[in-house]
Amino acid sequence: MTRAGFVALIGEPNAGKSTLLNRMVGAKVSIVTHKVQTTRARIRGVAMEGDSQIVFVDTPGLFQPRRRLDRAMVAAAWGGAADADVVVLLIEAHRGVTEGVERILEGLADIGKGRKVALAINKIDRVQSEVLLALTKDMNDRYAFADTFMISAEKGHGVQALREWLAGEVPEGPWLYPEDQIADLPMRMIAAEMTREKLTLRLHQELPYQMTVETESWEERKDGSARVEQIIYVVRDGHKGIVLGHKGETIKAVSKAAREELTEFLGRKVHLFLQVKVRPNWLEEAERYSEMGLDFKDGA
Ligand SMILES: Nc1nc2c(ncn2[C@@H]2O[C@H](COP(=O)(O)OP(=O)(O)OP(=O)(O)O)[C@@H](O)[C@H]2O)c(=O)[nH]1
Ligand SMILES: [Mg+2]
Repeated sequence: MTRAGFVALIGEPNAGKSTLLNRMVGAKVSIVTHKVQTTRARIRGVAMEGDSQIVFVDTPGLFQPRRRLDRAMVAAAWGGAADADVVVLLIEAHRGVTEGVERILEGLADIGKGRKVALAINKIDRVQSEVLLALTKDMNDRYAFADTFMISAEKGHGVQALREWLAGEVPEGPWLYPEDQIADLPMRMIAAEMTREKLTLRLHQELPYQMTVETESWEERKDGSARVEQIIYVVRDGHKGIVLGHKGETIKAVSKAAREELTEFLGRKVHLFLQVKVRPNWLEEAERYSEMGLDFKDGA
């Protein structure tokens, strides 16, 4: 008998949700940075464990939303949890029960009804084991988790136990995706995300938040290569200058890094062309949200 179901990964920004998704899937399908609010929409990655197909749903971090984009992201995250068969709450071992975690527990009182919620204490490589026992007790006193796992999404510790447990928890039924499919996200979006990751890693403070990347065209060429054009939208002239960098150095480095990653992902040659456009109002444009996989109305 086969099993298949959706497992939503939720938690505060930076908890390690995307890192865990990538490890479970065995490929990088969701971008990862050391900054908060990296993931903007729901990203599905597919993992097989025995006869079970586990469809992991990476979600944007849960935080107190202020702006339209924040609200749309947080709505997408809770929506992911509400649609899932099982929810995994990730918290950071070294940060413990933060105010943000407390607020998520309040939200779980509702979303957790009718589905199991597991706790994954992540980044255990950063703490002593005594801390973990106290944190496990504290969290389980606050919420009736189905089980608790201590993991390091980055190093891989404890991840297999979580995976095996989830394989037994997803409902019986036919697989939802072909066995060899690892992601459910259009290639043009994966490519845009790769560029956004490289930019985010190189830019500072608010700029990553105020920028978005879209794949404008994708052309398959006769020689087997792909020609990809992307637009980087920023809100101010000054930001354009920063993205370009001195003598275009920043954009050149970003383009090279993104092209290399995309080439490796596709296993064939890629020609990547990046263009920066100033669009002061993009954060209020419905089309930008649908390109990101978000619902514009959720941000209202
Ligand atoms: N030390 C340590 N760092 C980790 C671990 N897992 C993830 N990280 C790091 O934590 C940072 C955030 O990881 P992400 O996977 O992007 O976190 P996220 O929860 O998806 O963040 P958002 O998309 O912003 O909500 C990155 O710098 C990761 O390398 C871990 O097990 N140990
Ligand atoms: Mg993420």
